[in-house]
Amino acid sequence: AWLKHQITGFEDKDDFEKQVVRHVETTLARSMFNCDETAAYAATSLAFRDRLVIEWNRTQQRQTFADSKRVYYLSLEFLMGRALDNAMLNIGLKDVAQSGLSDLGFRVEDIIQQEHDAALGNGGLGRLAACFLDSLASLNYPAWGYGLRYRYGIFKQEIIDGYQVEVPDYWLDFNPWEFPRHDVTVDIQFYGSVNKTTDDTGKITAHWEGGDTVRAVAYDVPIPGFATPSTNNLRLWSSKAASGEFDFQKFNNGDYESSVGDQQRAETISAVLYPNDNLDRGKELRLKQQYFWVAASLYDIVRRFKKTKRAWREFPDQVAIQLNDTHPTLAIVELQRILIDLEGLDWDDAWSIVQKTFGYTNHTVLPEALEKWSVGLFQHLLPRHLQIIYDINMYFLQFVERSFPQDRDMLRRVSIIEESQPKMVRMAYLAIVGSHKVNGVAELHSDLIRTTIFKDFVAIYGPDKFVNVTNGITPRRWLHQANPGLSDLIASKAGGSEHFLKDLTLLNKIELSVDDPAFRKEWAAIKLANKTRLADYIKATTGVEVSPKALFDVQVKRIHEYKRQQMNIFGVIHRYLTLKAQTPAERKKAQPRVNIFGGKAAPGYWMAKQIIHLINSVGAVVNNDPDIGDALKVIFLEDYNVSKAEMIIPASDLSEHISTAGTEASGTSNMKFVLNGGLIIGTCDGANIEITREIGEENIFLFGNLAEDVDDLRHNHTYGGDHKVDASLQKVFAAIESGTFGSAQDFSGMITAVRDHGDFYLVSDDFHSYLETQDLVDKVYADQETWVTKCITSVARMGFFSSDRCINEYAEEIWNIEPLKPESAA
Ligand code: 26V
Repeated sequence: AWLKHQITGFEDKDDFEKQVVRHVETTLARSMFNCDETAAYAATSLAFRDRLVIEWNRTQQRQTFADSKRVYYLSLEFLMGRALDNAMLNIGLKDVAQSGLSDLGFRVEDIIQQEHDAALGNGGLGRLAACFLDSLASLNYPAWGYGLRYRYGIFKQEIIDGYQVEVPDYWLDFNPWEFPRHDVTVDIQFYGSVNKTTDDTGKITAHWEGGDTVRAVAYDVPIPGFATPSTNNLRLWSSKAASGEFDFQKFNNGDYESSVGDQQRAETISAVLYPNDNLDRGKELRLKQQYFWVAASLYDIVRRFKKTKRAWREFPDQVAIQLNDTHPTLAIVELQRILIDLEGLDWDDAWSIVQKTFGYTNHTVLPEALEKWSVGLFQHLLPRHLQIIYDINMYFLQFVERSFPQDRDMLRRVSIIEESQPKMVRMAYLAIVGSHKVNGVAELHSDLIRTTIFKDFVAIYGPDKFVNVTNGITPRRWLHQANPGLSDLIASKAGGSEHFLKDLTLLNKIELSVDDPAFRKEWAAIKLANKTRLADYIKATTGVEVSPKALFDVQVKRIHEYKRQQMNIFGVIHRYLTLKAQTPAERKKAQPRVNIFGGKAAPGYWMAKQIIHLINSVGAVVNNDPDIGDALKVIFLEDYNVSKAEMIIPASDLSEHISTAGTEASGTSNMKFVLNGGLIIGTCDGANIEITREIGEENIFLFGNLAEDVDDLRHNHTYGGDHKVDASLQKVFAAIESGTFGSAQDFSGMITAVRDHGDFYLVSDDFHSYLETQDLVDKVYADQETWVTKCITSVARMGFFSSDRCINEYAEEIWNIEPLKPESAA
C-alpha cells in the first residue's frame, strides 16, 4: 500500500479486475465465460506489464537525461525463473491481484504456476546474474543486462526408468515479458579476410572485408526493482538472416530449400543454450554465439555513448562493462577493434580506454572449465580479432619482459597464446590483461585464484588488481517470494518487509526473539507447513509418501563429481545397510530421514548420469522395503529449476554443500537454504566459510579435509602405495556390487573412480567424517529446541549475503557508479 503513491499501479482491486477483463476480451479476444487459468495468467501478466512499462520508460529517460555512468552486465546466462510473482511483489501489488483474481474465481497461486520458467542458464552463474539484476534495479543503479534470447533454454529433465532423458525447452510460446525491438538491429560479420591500407601520413588501417552477415534483433525485458519505481532493462539478442526472409534469387530458381536454409543457419546462432556447466568443449557455434552477442551489445553501447558527443577518453567515465566469466571476453577485442579500425584512435589511447572499461569475474578454478579456443578457429571465424589478440599479447609480453627480464618460462606461462598443438587462445588471460579489476566470488576462491591459476598475473600487475566480491542472493525472490510465511514473521520483528528486504542486516533484530515461545512456535509451524507442501508435491509427482515430521535432507544443484552427490548417495546406502542390520526396536529409535536430490547432468557427462541412475535405483529399493518404512526415504525430484527451488528450499531442514574443498567457487544455494531457516552440512569450501564466520561455527555442520590438504591427498592416492578406502565405504561398494540396487555393472564407473582411479574428488578421504557428522546432525535434530535456536540464530546473522551488499561492493570497488534515485524513491 505504501507504494501506491510512488509507482504507477492499480487504483484498487476493481481497477485491476477491469484491466484483466479488458485484456481477456480485447488482447486475447476471448470471452470471460471461457477464461481458463492460462488466459487468466496471460491477462494478469499483461495488466502488470502495462504498469511496468510506464516506470520502465521513465527510468530509461531519467538515465538518459542524467547522463551519468552506466554499468553493463554481459552474461551468456540469465536464469530468471518466473516473472509475474516477482513483478507483483516488487511493485507491492500482490494483495490487490490476489483479491481481484479471487473475485474473478481464481487463486493467485494457481495463476502464478501457469508461467513457464525463463531458464536461460545452467546453474549458479546464471542465477547470480538474475539476482544481480534484481539488486541493481532495487538499488536504483543505472544498469543494463545484455544476453542472448535463446529459443531453447536449459533442457527439461525427465527421469525414465531411473535415467535422465533430455527434452527441449521451448519456452517462447507466450512470453508477455519481452518486447521485440524490430527497429533495434545490428548486422554482425563473420569469416572474411583482412586488408590493410596506408594513407598519405603513413598510417596503416585494417579493413575486415567479405564473409557472412547475420542480423541481431533486440528483445527487451523490464526488470522491476523492489519498492522503487526504478525499472531497468535486460536486452537479449536474437539472430536472423540479414537480408530479407529468403534469398529471392534462389527462391525464383526453384531452390526453395536452400533459400530457407540461409535463414535457418542464421537463426541457429541464438537457438539453444549450451547445457554444459563447468566444461568447455570448444564448439564453433558457441564461439559464434559469443561474438554475435558481444558485437551486438558493444555496437549498442557505443551508439549510446556517441549520442552524448563526448571525447573517446571519457568513455570509461560513462561506461563500465562487467564480464560474467570469460564467455564475453571477445568484448575486449571488439572494443579495441572499434576504436582503432573504425574510429581511428592510436593503439595506446584505445587500449587504455579498454582496460579502464572492463572488469572480469572468475567463477571457477576447474581447469576443464577454463575457456580456450584454437587459433585456427579464430583465424577462420574472426580473422581481424586474431590479429588484434596477437598484438595485445605482443605488447603484454613486452611489458612482462621489462619487469621479468630473461624469464623465458614466465613469458611462456602467461602468454595469451598457448604454444600447444594446436595453438590455443587462453580466454581468461585475455580477460585479465584487458580489465582493470579481476574478482573471485568468495574469499577462499579469490585467494585460490591469486595463489594458483592467476599467480603469475599477481606478480606482474601487483595484488590490487585482484579483489574479492563474495556472492549474494536477492532476499526478495529467495525469502519474500519463496517463503511468504517466514518473510512476514521476520517482518513483524525487523521493521516491516519494505525495510528489512532492502537492508538485510535488519535480520539481526530477530535474534532478540530467539527465546520467545510464541515466535518459536510460529517459526516451527511455518517450516512444517513448507515441508508438508513439499511432501504433497513428492506424493503427487513420484507416488512416494514421506512424513513431514522426518528430517528433510536436501541436495539440489547441477550433478557434478566435484559437488559429490556420489558421496551423499554412498552415505544414504550406508544408512540403509545400518538400518537393515538393526532390530525393529532399534530402527524405531533411528531419526527418520527423507533424502531429497535434484539436479541436471550435462547431456554428455556419463559419470553424472550414472550418479542420477544410482540415486533412483537406491530409491526404488529403499522406498519399497517394508523393514524401513518412514526411517528412510530417497527421492529424486525431476527437472530441478528456479521455480522448484522456490518450493524445495523453504522445506529443507538440512542441505548438503559438500564439494571437495577448493572446488566450489562460492555456491549460492547454501545462502538460500540458511536464509530459509535450514541448517547446512558442508565442507570448508566457497561461501560456506563466510557463512560459518557470520552465523557461528556452532550453527553449521562442517567436516572433511581442507583445501590446503588436497594436493597432498591426491598425490598420495597415486604415489603413496595402496590407496586405503574406509571400511564403511567398502561395505557400501560391496552392497552395490552384489546387485542390491540392480545390475552392479551399471554403477561400476562410480566405484572404480574412487577405489581404482585415484579418487580425484577425495570421497574416500572425507567419507568417515561425513558419516560422523551426519550422526551428529541426527542427535542435534532430536533436540528440537536446540535445533530451532540454531535456525533462528543463523537466519538473524545472514544479512551479509544479500546481493544488495554484493552489488554495492561492485559499484564502489570496480564500476565507480552511483545510484540514480527517482524523485519519489524512499
Ligand atoms: C562454463 C562453461 C564453460 C564453457 C561451456 C559452457 C559453460 C557454461 C557455464 C560455465 C560456468 C561455469 C562456472 C560456474 O557456473 N561457476 C559457478 O558460479 C557460481 C556463481 O559465482 C558459484 O556460486 C559456483 O560455485 C560456481 O560453480
